[in-house]
Amino acid sequence: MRKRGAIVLSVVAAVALLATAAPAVPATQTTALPNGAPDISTAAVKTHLTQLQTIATNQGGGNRCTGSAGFTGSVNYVKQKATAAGYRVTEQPFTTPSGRRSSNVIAEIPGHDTTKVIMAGGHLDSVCAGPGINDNGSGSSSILAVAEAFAAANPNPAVTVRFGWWGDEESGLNGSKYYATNLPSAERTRLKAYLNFDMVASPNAGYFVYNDDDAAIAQTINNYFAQIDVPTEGQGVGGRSDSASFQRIGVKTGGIFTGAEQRMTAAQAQKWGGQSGVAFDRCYHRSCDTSSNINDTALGRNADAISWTIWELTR
Ligand code: DPN
Ligand code: ZN
Repeated sequence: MRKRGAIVLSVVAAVALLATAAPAVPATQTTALPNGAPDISTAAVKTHLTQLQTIATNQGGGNRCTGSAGFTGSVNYVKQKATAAGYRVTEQPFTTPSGRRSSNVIAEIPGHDTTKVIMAGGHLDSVCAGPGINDNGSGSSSILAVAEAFAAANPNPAVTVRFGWWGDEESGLNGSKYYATNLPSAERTRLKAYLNFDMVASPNAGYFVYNDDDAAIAQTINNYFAQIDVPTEGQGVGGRSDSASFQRIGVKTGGIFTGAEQRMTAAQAQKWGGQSGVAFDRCYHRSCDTSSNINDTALGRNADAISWTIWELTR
């Protein structure tokens, strides 16, 4: 152990020396991923996460569940940010099966070819037990940061790009169900893919790519993880997240998941560097799903994977 520590230290020292000797970073420093997509800064995603935590604490009495002020605050935050980024933003109100008021937020930039729409989404509500920062502040904030970067990098996309933040996922995918089932058939035809991001920064993170629908979308996502040498596993959503609402209306889907209440196996811990026998997210649906329940490495990788995938599908 000691010896290894010493080697690591001397490597660090050598790298530090090299860094001092190296010329200044050129102005053309790459801020793009290998396919040209914007490289998403983890700090930008975390800024949104911090805001959602503050909304839960200050407005929501500790949560952001449907029907609460924390959820309304989350809706207002996303609307304001997406509008500022240049999106056409609409709020779609609906009544949940249990009679509560909720809404979805939809943000869009029309493409040159408006007959094709690529959509990414995630649920914006938490459970009432806590602020829901991994579930699903992580997906909500990642797509918001990607939406901002995408608009800045490509304000005139080849096809229409659309983002959706769903209400009331936690009691039965109700927001996405409402949105999908109310899409007129011509709109369903325009929708070429729906990508879902629900829990993308679990503290003991796994790298799961949905494998229960479109193989080409899964391949596109996996191509990113291959670029950064992170092995993935396929996993079906099994009706547990909003992509199921789109599958049901015949739209091709895909997505990323870092795991919830299930425990990481020894083999998974070996390849992903996590803790064997421990849940992917020990705070799943609990009050401890706060700002400290976030794996920054997973968040950064997945935000880039989202950017990569949307870029591939919209060009
Ligand atoms: N839908 C997540 C939740 O909100 O509890 C959990 C989940 C996400 C499960 C994705 C499976 C796949
Ligand atoms: Zn949940």
